[in-house]
Amino acid sequence: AVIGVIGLGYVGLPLAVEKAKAGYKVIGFDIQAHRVQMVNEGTNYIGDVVDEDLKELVQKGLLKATTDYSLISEVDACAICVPTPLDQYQQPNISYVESSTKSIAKYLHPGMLVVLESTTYPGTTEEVVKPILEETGLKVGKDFYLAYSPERVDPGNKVYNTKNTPKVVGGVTPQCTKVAAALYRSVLEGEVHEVSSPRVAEMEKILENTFRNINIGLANEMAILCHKMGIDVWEVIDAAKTKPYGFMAFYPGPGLGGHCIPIDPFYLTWKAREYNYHTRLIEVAGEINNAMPEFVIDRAMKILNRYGKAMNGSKVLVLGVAYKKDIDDYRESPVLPIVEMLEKYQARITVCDPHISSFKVAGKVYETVDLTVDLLKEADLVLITTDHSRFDYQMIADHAKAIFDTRNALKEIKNIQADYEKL
Ligand code: SAJ
Repeated sequence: AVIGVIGLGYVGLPLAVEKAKAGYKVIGFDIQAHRVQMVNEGTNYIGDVVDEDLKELVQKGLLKATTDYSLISEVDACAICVPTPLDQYQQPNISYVESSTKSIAKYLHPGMLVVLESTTYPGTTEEVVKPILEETGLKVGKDFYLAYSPERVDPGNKVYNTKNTPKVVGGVTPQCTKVAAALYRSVLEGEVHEVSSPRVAEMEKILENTFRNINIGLANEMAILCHKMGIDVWEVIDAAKTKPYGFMAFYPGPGLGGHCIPIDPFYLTWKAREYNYHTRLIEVAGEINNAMPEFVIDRAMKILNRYGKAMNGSKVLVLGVAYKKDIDDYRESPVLPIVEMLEKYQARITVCDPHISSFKVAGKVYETVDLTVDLLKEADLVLITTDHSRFDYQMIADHAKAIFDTRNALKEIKNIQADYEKL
């Protein structure tokens, strides 16, 4: 069987590799020609994919990439793994899902399986994807199969990957569920959990990520309150963790980054309006998470103030741009608004991030630099915003004058010389 994967990003490429490793002939589709070229050269650009696998599969002819969507005519099953961002009005943008579905519809043939994997609001598969495919005159469940199966990828996770993470599958008809589940079972090791409809599968994915968003919001609210009360919130959370049942630790941070957790819950908020329901909990958590960059800047200003320094003209060394540790992705990173505010208050900013060489904020490009003792000594304030493992925290503790640590990154360091504050 020939399998198509549309969208060769952090979801699509690992999925394409796993399907090719299972022995299927895989055609990867992407609108970005440079990604297609890199795949066909066996050059990996997704951290979690094993380079050798990619190279070998391409050389064996089991995996190839193309921008030519007419090759969909050759595939028996097709997974849609394209981005589902929010637009500038915080509204869902499922245009990539729609365009991919239209491309598939052009080449839809009897017996074909289509699976949507992109995170989206409940109803997308049946209200958007299904009608586009049935415009061909082919009938779902009879002439072709359609299901929803949410991706679960945790960038940088060394334990769980595409192959071993359990997968939920919901088909438009029972037969669709069976066909989709059978394909995943032939590729993946983890449990394939069948549900009764695409809407259940779409909603469970949103629940997973909203659960994280809300609990991170709670951790951030606790951090703000604990600071006012002079309590160490990190010590509080570690103590709460001793409860062996019914508690799960989440930690405060400089804000909520990534292209899932800050975004997915608002797909549900948007859909809920259709049912005249106001998802208050999601919105309040969003407000708290979005207020964290400002809280960080306020804390930084107060620390500088202790030295009689205004933010204006102070040397602030920002350690970490990525939205979480040990990855090279800074999309939606809370460090972006933090840098933007430091700029607005005319701090003299230097940024270090071993995984990111340059980044853009409000139209300005910043080049990151290597962390050195001199940079630490010269800085009026060191802001730890991403707790990358590659940072030398002993060196930071030994040479910085003042540190504001938003990630409890120095938790292992004893007797810190610097003037040290945590979130
Ligand atoms: N964060 C906190 N405190 C925490 C946990 C996370 O501030 O206790 C922050 C992180 O720093 C980051 C953001 O939240 O900025 C998102 O963190 P994340 O670990 O949820 O990261 P993602 O978005 O890279 O990956 C998540 C998956 N991660 C985990 O489950 C651990 C998972 O939620 C989804 O499978 C995936 O997004 C997705 O693609 O939906």
